Amino acid sequence: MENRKPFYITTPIYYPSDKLHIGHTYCTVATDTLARYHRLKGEDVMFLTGTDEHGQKIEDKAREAGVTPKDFVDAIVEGPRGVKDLWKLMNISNDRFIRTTDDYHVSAIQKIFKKMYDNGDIYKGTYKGKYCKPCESFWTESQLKDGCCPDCGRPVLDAEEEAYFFRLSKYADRIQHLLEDTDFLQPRSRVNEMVNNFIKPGLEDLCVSRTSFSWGIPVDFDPGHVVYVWVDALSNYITALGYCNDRYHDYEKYWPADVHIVGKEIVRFHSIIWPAMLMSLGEPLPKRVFGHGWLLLDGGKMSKSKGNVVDPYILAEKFGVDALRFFLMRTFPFGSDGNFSNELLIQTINTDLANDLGNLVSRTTAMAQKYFGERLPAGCGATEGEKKLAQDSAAPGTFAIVASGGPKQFDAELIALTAGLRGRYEEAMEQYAPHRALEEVFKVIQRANKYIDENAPWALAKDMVANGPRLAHVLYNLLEATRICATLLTPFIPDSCDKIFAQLGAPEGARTWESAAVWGSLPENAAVAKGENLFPRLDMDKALSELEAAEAEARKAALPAVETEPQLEEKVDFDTFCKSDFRAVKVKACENVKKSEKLLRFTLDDGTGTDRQILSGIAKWYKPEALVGKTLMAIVNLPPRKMMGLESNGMLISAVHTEHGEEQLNLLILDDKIPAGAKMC
Ligand code: ME8
Repeated sequence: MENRKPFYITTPIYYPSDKLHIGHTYCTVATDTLARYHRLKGEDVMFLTGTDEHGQKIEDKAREAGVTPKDFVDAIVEGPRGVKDLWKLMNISNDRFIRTTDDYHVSAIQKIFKKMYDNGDIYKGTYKGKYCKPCESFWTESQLKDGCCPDCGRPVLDAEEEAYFFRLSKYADRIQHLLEDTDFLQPRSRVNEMVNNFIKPGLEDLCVSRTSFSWGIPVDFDPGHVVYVWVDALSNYITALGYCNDRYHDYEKYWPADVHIVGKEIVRFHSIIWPAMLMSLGEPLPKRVFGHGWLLLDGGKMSKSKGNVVDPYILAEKFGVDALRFFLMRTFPFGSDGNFSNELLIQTINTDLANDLGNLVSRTTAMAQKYFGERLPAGCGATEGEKKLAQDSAAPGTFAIVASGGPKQFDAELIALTAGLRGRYEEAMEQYAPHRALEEVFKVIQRANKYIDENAPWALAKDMVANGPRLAHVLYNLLEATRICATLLTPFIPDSCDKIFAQLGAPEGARTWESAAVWGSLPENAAVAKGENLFPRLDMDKALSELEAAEAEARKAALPAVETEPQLEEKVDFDTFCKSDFRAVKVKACENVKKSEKLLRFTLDDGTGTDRQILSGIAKWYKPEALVGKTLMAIVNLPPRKMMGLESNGMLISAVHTEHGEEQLNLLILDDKIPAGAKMC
C-alpha cells in the first residue's frame, strides 16, 4: 500500500549480560502495543528492537564463564529461553532485530566515529574520573551520589587513560532549547531533571573510547581504542535502517524516528548525548523520546545482582501471554514507577479479564446461541436513529443527552458511550498513556455488562413472540459493543481478540480502526459461536502457591548442577596423615536416635571382637534398615564424642557435594569381601 504514513518506533536495545526479566518485558510489551496501535491505524510501522552486546561487563562475565564474549552473548540472545525466544513467546511484532555485533553495524559505527572525528567533534585527551562498570557510565566527581554511581548506587572505580572525547559541551545550548522549548522529551517531568542535573551544572565533553579492555568496536584509525559502548548502542537506531551501510535501505523512509521508548535511567543518553551526536553528524533528530517508569519489587528496582528479578517465562506460562501483556499495560501508568506483585497480577486477571471482559463475551455469545441459534434474526441491527446518535457521540468529549428511562435510554447510553470510545482511546494512546486507553475500554465493557442486567434477556426470552425482536436487538447491541472493544484491545491482547472476533463472527472489515468508529459495522447475520472461556477465574491462594513452587523450581534449575568443595591449598605431611586410622567396618545394627531428626546410631563390627558405636548425622539420606550388613569406611582413632547423651567412637566416611543448591551425601560403601577391621591406606 502506497501513501501510508511511515511510523518508526524503537525499544532500547537490551544488554545481554543476564537473562531478561519482567522490567525488560514491560518496556518491550509497551512498545509493541504502541506499534500495533499504529498498524491498526493503517500506518506503515517500522518497529525495531535488539541487543547491545559490547562493553567491559560482558567481557568480564564471559571470562568468568570461561567462554568468548561472542559465545556468551550468543547464548543469551539466540539460545533457549533467550532474548529472541522471549519476544517470540510474548508475541512481540518487531520488524527488525539488531545485534550490535552484526558486521554491518560494526563497520557503520567505525564510519560514524570517523565522521565525528573528521568534523572536529572528537579529539584525543586523557580521561581522569570515575567509571561505573555495571552501568558502563563515566561520571565526574560532582555527579556522584554519596561517592557512588548516581544511577545504580554502586561503588565507582578511578579511571585514567588516553581516550577520545566528544565535544558534548559545544551542543549544550541547542540541547537545552530542545528540551525546554519543544515536546522532544516526554513526560514533561523528565525535562527538569535533565536540565537541572546535567545541563545547568555544565555539560562536559564525553569520553568516547576506551583502551583498558577490548570487547568493543575498534576505532579503525587508532587500534587499541574501542568505541564507548553508548556511542555504539545509540547509533543502532540509524544503522538498523541502513545509515552508513548497505544491509538496509530505508533510512530516508523512516528517519527521523517518531519515538524512542526508553526507561527513565537512560533518558540522559537519549535526550542529551544522542541528539548531540546527530547534530554532529548533521542528521535530523528523533521526534520524541518517551521515558517510562520502572517496575519495582518491594519498592526497589529489580536487578539480577540483588537477586529480586521476576521471570516473565514463568508468568506467561502460568497465566498466558495475553494476561501478562494486559496486566503490564493496565496496572502501571506508563510514565511512572509501579510496584509489581503476583497478587496484583492475579487480581487484575480476575477482575478485568475474567469478570468484566470474559463474562461479557461468554454471556453475550451464549445467550445469542441459546435464544437464536447461530445467527440473530433479520432486522435486529442498528437503526438509522442509532447510527446518527453514534455519529453525533463520536467526537471526543461529547456525550449525547438521551431520553429518560426504559429500554431506549439503555440502548442510547450504551451506543453513545461506545461510539465515543475510539476518540477517547486515541487521545490517550497519542499521549503515551496506554493505561488510560484501557480504562476507557473497560468503562464500556462495564457499561455493557450493566446493560445485560438492565435488559435481563433471560426474562425477555420467556415470551419470544412478544419480546423476540427486542431480545435480538439487545444481543446485537452487546455483540456490537464487544466488537468495538475487541478491536481497540487488539494491540494489547492480539491473540485473545482474534478469538473474540471468531466468537462474534466479526468479518475482517468489522475488525478495523475505521469500523471501530462506526456503530452497526457488525453484519446482523454474523455467525455467533460460543467458544472456550477466554480467561478462567483464578483461585488466589492456589495460583500463588503454584507460582511460588514454579519460581523455586526455576531458581533451583538455575543453580549449577553439581558443585564440590575446592581442594585445600595447605599441605599435610605424610606422618600426620598416617596417624589417621581408617578401617573397614560392618554394620551389625542401625537405628534412628530418639528425638533427633539427623542422627543414626550404628553398631559396628570393627574386627576387634568388641562392638563399636558410631553416631552419624546422615538420617536425611539413609533409612537405617537399608544399611545393615553393609561394609563401610570409618576413622576409628578420633576421641569419643557425646551426642544426644550417647557416645560416638569414630566417624563414618562419606562423599559430599551440592546438587542444584542442595547438599548431597553418599556413604563410602566398600566391597563385601573386605573383612571387618581391614586397614585402609
Ligand atoms: O539500558 N522496569 O539496556 P538494559 C522497567 N543497553 N524497565 C526496566 C526495568 C524495570 N525494572 N529494568 C530494566 C540498556 N528496564 C542499554 C540500552 S539503547 C541504545 C541501550 C528497562 O538491558 C530499562 O529502563 O539495561 C531500559 O529501558 C531497558 O529495560 C533496557 O535495559
